Amino acid sequence: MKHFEANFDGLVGPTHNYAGLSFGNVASLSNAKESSSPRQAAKQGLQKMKALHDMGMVQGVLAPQERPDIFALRRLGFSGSDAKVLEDAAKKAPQVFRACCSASSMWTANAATVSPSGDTADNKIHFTPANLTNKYHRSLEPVTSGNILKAMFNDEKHFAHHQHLPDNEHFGDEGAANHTRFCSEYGGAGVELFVFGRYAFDASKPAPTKFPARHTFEACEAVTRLHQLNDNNIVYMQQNPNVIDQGVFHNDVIAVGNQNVLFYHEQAFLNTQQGLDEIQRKMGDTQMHFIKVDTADVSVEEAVKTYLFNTQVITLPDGHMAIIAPTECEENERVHAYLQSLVNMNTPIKEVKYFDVKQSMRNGGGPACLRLRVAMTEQEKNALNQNVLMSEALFSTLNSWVDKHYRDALSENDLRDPQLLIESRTALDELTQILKLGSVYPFQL
Ligand code: SUG
Repeated sequence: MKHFEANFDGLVGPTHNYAGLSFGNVASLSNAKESSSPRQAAKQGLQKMKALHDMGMVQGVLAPQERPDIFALRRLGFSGSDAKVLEDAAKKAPQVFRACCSASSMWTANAATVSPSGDTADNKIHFTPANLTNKYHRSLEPVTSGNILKAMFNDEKHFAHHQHLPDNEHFGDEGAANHTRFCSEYGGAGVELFVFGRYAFDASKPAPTKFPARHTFEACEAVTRLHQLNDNNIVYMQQNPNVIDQGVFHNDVIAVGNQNVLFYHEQAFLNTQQGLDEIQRKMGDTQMHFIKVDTADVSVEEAVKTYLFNTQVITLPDGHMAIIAPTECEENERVHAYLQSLVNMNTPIKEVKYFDVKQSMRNGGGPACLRLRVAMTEQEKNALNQNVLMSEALFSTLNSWVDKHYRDALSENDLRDPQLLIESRTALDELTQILKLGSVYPFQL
């Protein structure tokens, strides 16, 4: 049986902009109100997808969402024509308005948590869209994320889709950004690591004091129940509250795993040794490589700035692992030196490849944020919607689609332009035909 890990990257939407919406995410705040380039952003993303496809990886595309979100604005009391809703909201509630324009669904590591069939009791792949309750602009995503995932993984025999967890901070869930799966082979049973920022129902436990802990322990537990996992293949670890307070708003900003590798910063977790021992014990005979980066080599601040850990560790078809890093890592002397030494250490990671995803990085989204991983078998791959899989043809179609519909530059003032809404809906309508998704957006339903 052939099995592998597929990556489904978020296609950047036509309203990609810098609105400073994510308190606790250093890049989002420091680039607030800069002008963005939706076209460049989408093309940078497509280049990465195509490069992984060319390396022999299974690569898919996850469609963006409809923005500005007129339906959200109407729910908040704005009325009249779409143009009037936009104008009134921009004037009377500019921050709410900007939140409703965000293209944040591009970071598909936050779209859902996915458990592969090797881990689940019914041997199906389970999906739970993340509710993303901590940030209003992101809380607008889960229903449409669920619609899109169902349109992609549309075979009940192989795929189980759950509703997102209750829209409440107690069950704050940021999806796969805080989830890593270890395994010896992608198709077999693995160990799923659920990382959380705080306990929602126990205020006596440690928690950050400056920035929010978005993801709760109780949310992790709920997902393990929904996904029919068992105690032998679950490990929970808490993020170190001090690193959340330094801008590590998701665990994938400070740790990344793949198969038998966990690449992490020494300050990433609380009770680190206990967690690592449990992972090794549950992995049985498969020897884990725990690659720890010391503060003396790379500080937490440098990790947040360069996204050294927001890299993708992937297994190439010939079996060796490569690390997909943002060019920010190459531009930082110490981080670059670290990565050069990493590939010469005695670990499965043998190669680094750098990608320019700067448009996304300026909002705090690196290569790993841009992708949702799904470990699967060949049979499961054949059961999913084939039109979302990257190919020469799809790459060229999507590039032309971006050229046709996306603006080269976007600033805050442009967001209220009713024409942008029309452009965005026209583009998405065409995209649902290209990817054969059916009707997944509110404006289509
Ligand atoms: O949720 N940024 C996103 C970045 C998400 C990164 N994802 C992972 N680490 N997996 C966030 O903070 C900024 C939007 C703005 O400010 O315009 C934003 O939503």
